[in-house]
Amino acid sequence: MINIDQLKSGNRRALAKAITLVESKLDSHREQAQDLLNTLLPDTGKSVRIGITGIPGVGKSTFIEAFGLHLISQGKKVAVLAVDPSSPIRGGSILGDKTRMELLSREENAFIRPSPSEGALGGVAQKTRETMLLCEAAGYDVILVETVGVGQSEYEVAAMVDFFLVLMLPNAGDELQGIKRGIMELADALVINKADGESVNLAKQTLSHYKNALHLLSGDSFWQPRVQTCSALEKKGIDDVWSMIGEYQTLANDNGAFLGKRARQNRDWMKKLIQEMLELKLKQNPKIKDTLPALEQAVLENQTTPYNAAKQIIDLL
Ligand SMILES: Nc1nc2c(ncn2[C@@H]2O[C@H](COP(=O)(O)OP(=O)(O)O)[C@@H](O)[C@H]2O)c(=O)[nH]1
Ligand SMILES: [Mg+2]
Repeated sequence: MINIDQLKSGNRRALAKAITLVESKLDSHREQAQDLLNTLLPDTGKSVRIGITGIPGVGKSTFIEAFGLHLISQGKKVAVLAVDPSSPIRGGSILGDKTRMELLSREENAFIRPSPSEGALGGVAQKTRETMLLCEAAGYDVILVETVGVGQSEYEVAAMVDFFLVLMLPNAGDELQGIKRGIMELADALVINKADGESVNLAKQTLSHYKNALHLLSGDSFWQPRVQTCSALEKKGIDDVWSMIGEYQTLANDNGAFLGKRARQNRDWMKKLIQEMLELKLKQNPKIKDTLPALEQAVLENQTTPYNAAKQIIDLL
């Protein structure tokens, strides 16, 4: 059993146990986890949730360590979670390289949790969302969710955070090719990392290039996406990133957008879960199980239209 008082007082053992429960695939654990989350719901939501993405090698781990240490020096408690689409194959590859966050992981006010392996309903995103709530109940006031820029996971992370940050390389040569346009549209900020040594000027050029590119995007009503540079290695510009997010929070709070965005994220996620649950119900329905193969065959052989076949299946529900 999870000790709720211990969890709420910030006990990491209790938190880790709760996360393990949330990640479990056993139906009985699922139920226990949902009960726990419902009990804790009033204690959740009090953090800033920040998504961080970027191609491998851009410096995500180095940045998160520097950023996390900065936040801790400001008196914050920081949780680092990962959504790693490749983890079932490579075994938690994003935060697997804990060596890169050695200093952060030794901090008492830091909690680092690698990506769950593929979850059932709602997948890894569902588990990460639930883990985020548990961390909030345990008193973490900044949640960093890291993901690799390889496809679907950026969308999933952007849909669960308040602020989405895309790390970039100083690379004035092929600026716009390096980043998918869709990802640009998700970004609340582009941060050009490795603005140090010989790359300082290149980073500046890249900065102005992206600033111009961002003009093409509309952004939020109250927030134009920002572009900044930093050096995670030399710990330069890290505090500026935090100030920028503070600015965002203030603006978003002032016009109700902060809570509005979260409310919409929850509603959209609910809709997505309904779809997944329906699909599961379909798959598990014995009548449908019996009928589906024959109908598929009929469609393959052009004996009935896909519409008719789909309708017959749905009518069995
Ligand atoms: N020069 C420079 N190198 C950096 C910086 N941040 C990270 N690196 C280096 O870039 C490499 C990849 O960094 P890492 O944090 O593992 O990137 P990740 O794959 O995105 O997590 C490592 O060798 C880092 O030391 C930086 O700000 N400046
Ligand atoms: Mg890394």
